[in-house]
Amino acid sequence: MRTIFSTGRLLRTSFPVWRLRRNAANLASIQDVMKLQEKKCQSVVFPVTDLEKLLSPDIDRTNFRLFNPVMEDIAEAEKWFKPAGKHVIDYITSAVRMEHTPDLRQPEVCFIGRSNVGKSSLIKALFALVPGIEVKVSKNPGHTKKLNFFKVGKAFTLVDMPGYGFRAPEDFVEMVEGYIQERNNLKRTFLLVDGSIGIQKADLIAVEMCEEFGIPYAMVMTKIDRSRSAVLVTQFMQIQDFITSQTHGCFPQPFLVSSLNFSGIHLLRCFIAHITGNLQKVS
Ligand SMILES: Nc1nc2c(ncn2[C@@H]2O[C@H](COP(=O)(O)OP(=O)(O)O)[C@@H](O)[C@H]2O)c(=O)[nH]1
Ligand SMILES: [Mg+2]
Repeated sequence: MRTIFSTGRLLRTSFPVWRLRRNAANLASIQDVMKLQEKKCQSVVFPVTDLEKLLSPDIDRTNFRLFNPVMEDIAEAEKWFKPAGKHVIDYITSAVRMEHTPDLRQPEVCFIGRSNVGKSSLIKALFALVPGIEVKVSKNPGHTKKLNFFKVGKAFTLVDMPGYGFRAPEDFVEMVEGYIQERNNLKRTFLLVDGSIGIQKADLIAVEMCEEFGIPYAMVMTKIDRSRSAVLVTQFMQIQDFITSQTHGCFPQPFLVSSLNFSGIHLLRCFIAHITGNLQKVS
């Protein structure tokens, strides 16, 4: 069996995410993250940094930072996630079937994943700089039963999707598959996987769906604040290996996020701005 851990590091490594929790509300903007000590700042913006330290040096890190913008790019991208003048960000409509989806031509990205994996929370965190925006986060699984559209000015649209798995709506297949297959302006699908438990059977159904339709998608590991780094790094490496060996259309870099303490949120905002053509030059 391959050893992924570097010797002696596990005991010495603390979990900066716990410490960052206290100030989470302050970290919604990159300007505030940049005021942190360099190490903490890196850990919030690039959560993989904390995991890399645990790995033995011979592990191939090529795909850990395939998307590796500089802070200026991240700050530039954040502008799209803040309302200003005519740049209005808001929930616009919900749809239960394709005929009800809004006729928008601007680039779109959507978020799919099991019920309770953190889709709505992630969208809420991405929009944390938008005063008054309402993104429903459920206490009970299976809350989002519609496709919810959030328009980010004329730049792009984010779509929160119904969850599959527990109490999924019966017409889920028709709704989600129909949308993913037919939506012409869909630029990227984000497939969310619970970072504290890794890939589940139901996630594989979503992977198969994305692979079958040949759409570009990326995996996002959610709730990374819930796991100790030693557990998280194992899940991360498993997902990394899975993407390399089992997928074709999946972006080789899994994104790590916590909607609770904003780890990875700024990087994901930057990636969304980039793939929707709103940040042409990523250094
Ligand atoms: N600790 C932690 N909890 C989270 C995170 N994201 C979501 N949750 C919780 O997980 C539950 C389901 O989240 P939700 O966004 O509604 O999931 P959805 O069904 O995929 O939209 C809620 O109780 C959230 O508060 C996270 O990053 N960290
Ligand atoms: Mg939801």
